[in-house]
Amino acid sequence: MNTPNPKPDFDISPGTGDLPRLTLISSDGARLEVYLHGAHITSWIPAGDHERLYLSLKSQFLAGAPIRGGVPVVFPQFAALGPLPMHGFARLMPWEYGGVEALGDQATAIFRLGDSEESRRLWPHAFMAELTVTIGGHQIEMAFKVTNTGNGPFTFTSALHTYFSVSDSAMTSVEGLVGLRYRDSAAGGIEQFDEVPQVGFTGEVNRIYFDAPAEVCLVEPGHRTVIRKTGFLDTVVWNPAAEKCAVVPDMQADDYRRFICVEAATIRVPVQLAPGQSWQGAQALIHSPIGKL
Ligand code: TA6
Repeated sequence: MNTPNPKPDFDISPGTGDLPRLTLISSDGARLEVYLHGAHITSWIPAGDHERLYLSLKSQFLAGAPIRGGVPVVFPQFAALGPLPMHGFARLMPWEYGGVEALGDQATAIFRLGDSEESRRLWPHAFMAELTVTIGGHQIEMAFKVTNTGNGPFTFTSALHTYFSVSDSAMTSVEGLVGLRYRDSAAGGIEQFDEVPQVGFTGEVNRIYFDAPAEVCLVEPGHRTVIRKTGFLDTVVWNPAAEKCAVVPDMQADDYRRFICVEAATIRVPVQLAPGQSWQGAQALIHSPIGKL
């Protein structure tokens, strides 16, 4: 007879700014923090490891404002590429807590956001969005599902805007994007081709790689993180460098050295959903010392 999985170790309590925050620990010791505000992951510590996500010390934790760092859920619009607020409204709203469960060494938490008067004022569509986050060992998986619950079709763009904590951005690179076409947002949105095997960070990088491969890798001295996506077609890579970082109000001037964003995204070809249809995209991060994957 199968023994039922015990409830994972978890707690929902007021976090910074008194916003409700879930803390979840899997049976093998991996640890996760998620604010219901935006279903915003702010911390991920793989089992026996150290923090893998950057969170700005100057971040606001305020209803209606985005948290700076972690993993903002970008929906239903990426960046300012449309009429909605920058990166859409999902990161600005309180999500509903949908419960936690354990399966072996893994622990999972679910969050939901449905349309509301406030969302319909900005975007006149009925939807249900669900973020499922699973931790265990050296891996985290984020699955994002959107269902059209209304009577008419809609389109959206989306990203899991992941801020990786790095010891020095100048010593960090992203592998796996060579030969791809990208929108260079740092150069006014012109399209370019990547010709080098590694994207480095000695100046501003703000790129949307189209039809990016399922797997790319963030490489740092001594360790690396594989970023594996399904459903999401594109990959965004961002670091503002010194000049632009200095004018971001909720970052320290030298924070550009402390993070790199690599984001599973769907931007170039928006997702179209007919009434009743669903779409799902997922991103897994797998962290390991170099040579041990
Ligand atoms: O994903 C990269 C990006 O679109 C950049 O252009 C940069 O502005 C960043 O997102 C952060 O956006 P935010 O609205 O959180 O300041």
